Amino acid sequence: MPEKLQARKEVSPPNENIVITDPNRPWWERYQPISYKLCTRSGNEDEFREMVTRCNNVGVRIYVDAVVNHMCGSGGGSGTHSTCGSYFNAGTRDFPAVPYSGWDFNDGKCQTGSGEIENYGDMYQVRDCRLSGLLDLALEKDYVRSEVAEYMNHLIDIGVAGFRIDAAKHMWPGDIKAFLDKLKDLNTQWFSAGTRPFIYQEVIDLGGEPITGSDYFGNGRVTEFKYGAKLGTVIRKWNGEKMAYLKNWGEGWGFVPSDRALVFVDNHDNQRGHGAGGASILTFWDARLYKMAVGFMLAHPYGFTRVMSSFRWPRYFVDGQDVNDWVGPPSNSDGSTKSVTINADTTCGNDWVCEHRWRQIRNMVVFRNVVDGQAFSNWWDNGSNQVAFGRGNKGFIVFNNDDW
Ligand code: QV4
Ligand code: CA
Repeated sequence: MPEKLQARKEVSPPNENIVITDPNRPWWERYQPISYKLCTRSGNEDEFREMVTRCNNVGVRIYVDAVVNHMCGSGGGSGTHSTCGSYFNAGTRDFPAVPYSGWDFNDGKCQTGSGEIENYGDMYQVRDCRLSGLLDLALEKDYVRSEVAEYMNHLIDIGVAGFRIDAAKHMWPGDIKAFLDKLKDLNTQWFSAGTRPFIYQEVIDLGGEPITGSDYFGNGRVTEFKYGAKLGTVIRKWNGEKMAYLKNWGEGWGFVPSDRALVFVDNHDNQRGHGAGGASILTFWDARLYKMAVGFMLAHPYGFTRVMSSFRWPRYFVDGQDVNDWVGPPSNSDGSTKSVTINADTTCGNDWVCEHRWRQIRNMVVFRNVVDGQAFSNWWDNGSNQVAFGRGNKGFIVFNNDDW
């Protein structure tokens, strides 16, 4: 029987990716697949298996970031500069370690002159053309869907509990459904028979585009990016916002229905100005306000919540832009990612921030678990930035973001 669930963790893409040396090993090289071998800076398949097994055995579930919209960038060259040494040729669209060849990409289907997404107002371009030069897979083909499903089923066999579907907005909802339908139930060593993988799709919908989060509800949850952008604006008190306005937080703010939403204050992109990053996004760099935002998120019943856990990098702004937004994780001289060490005071070493271990955040996760299923109740505010509310008769929380 499955033991008590202790925690859930999303991990970086575990499949083989391109090795980029200019700049030197950016974090984002992991979003440029070369094959579906489990072999990255984080370790090899044996190590991944060991992690998943050990985690499952103590009730910690693992969710994998599945990068299946594309392979590496069109300018990736040819050779064996990949994390497992697999040969590839981006120019000829040859990825023999999968294998994929020219027929498996959307070059013929994309209608823009450059082959790139040029206009987010055109849903055909967004789905069939290249995102930032990334070679776009022809997911309408059963062969491609089968390769993707085989990769994901391999992970299910190992014991993962579900997937973040990267760049879901750049795939047709029906194509995603087609490969999800090929997935097995979760491994019965840890999950009860018939359990389906938990699916959440990365769809950046801030409004104003033809593609919306609701297009993807049939496949699982969707990321609600308005959530962190708005909450950051409120907690920073920008644009005349104040916490009193959070009384109808959730659908009342134009968000997707609570049971469809995956919510977060920041993610690995927007904490450093990538994908839907904006100045309002709160991160560990603004620790005091960040704790208030994460605390509010965890206390409030809306959405399925995700807490960020980061590494520190040498952030350096030039003309308002962080020129080090590419810097990869703390790493050893051989390029492997450094371990997360734990200090005597329970914080993390080796430049890992471990927001999930911060006392206020950790305690609010306990709060969320205690009040799970309890109604939002007894709202109070002072018309400004002091607010309070209950969760049934199990919990009550008070925030003061006024300067008095
Ligand atoms: C460069 C040029 C392009 C050119 C291309 C030609 O900029 O104009 O067409 O070369 O080859 C990196 C570089 C980017 C480079 C590209 C290809 O930053 O400059 O293009 O590689 O070599 C991450 C990073 C991206 C990075 C990508 C691949 O954020 O910067 O691109 O990894 O390494 C949209 C999407 C959303 C996406 C978000 C960032 O709707 O889906 O942008 N978010 C997810 C992930 C994100 C990841 C990807 C998608 C791609 O969360 O981390 O992008 O898998 O909003
Ligand atoms: Ca696509």
